[in-house]
Amino acid sequence: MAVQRTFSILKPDVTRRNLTGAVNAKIEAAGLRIVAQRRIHMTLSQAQAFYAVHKDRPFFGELVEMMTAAPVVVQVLEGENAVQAYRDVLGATNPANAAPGTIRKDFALSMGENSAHGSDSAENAAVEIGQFFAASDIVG
Ligand code: FUP
Repeated sequence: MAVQRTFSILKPDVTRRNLTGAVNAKIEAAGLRIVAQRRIHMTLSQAQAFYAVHKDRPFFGELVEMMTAAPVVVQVLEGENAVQAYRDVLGATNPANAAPGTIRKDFALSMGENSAHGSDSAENAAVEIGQFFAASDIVG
């Protein structure tokens, strides 16, 4: 598998509890390199656009509200098979089902406040990276 990039968001439950470094340590221990990173307060329109695929789901309003309630850290991660490697260290969407040692098992509070996002495909990673970073922001 070639070197690949994926997109990550450390969610408000992480920044609020001052866990950015703790989550980043797990990312780096999984062999992923943080090649771009910025702390932002996501706007309503950024959050709505980012989660547009979920716009008709019952949890959409709550999801957008949660993502805009406090700062997040947007990141580009690089490594071998990065999309799947990051999904593996993230763990299941619902932390109750996440494997031991994963980010969500160790840090997530609930299905909604589940600490981090990772792209689910290389195609979506490219789209999501483009929503938050210019090519010149990414230094591999
Ligand atoms: P994931 O790919 O693991 O981030 O999960 P999804 O894309 O399925 O969901 C995106 C976010 O919506 C999750 F991180 C949390 C939230 N969500 C809920 O709050 N309730 C649900 O039933 C499903 C997802």
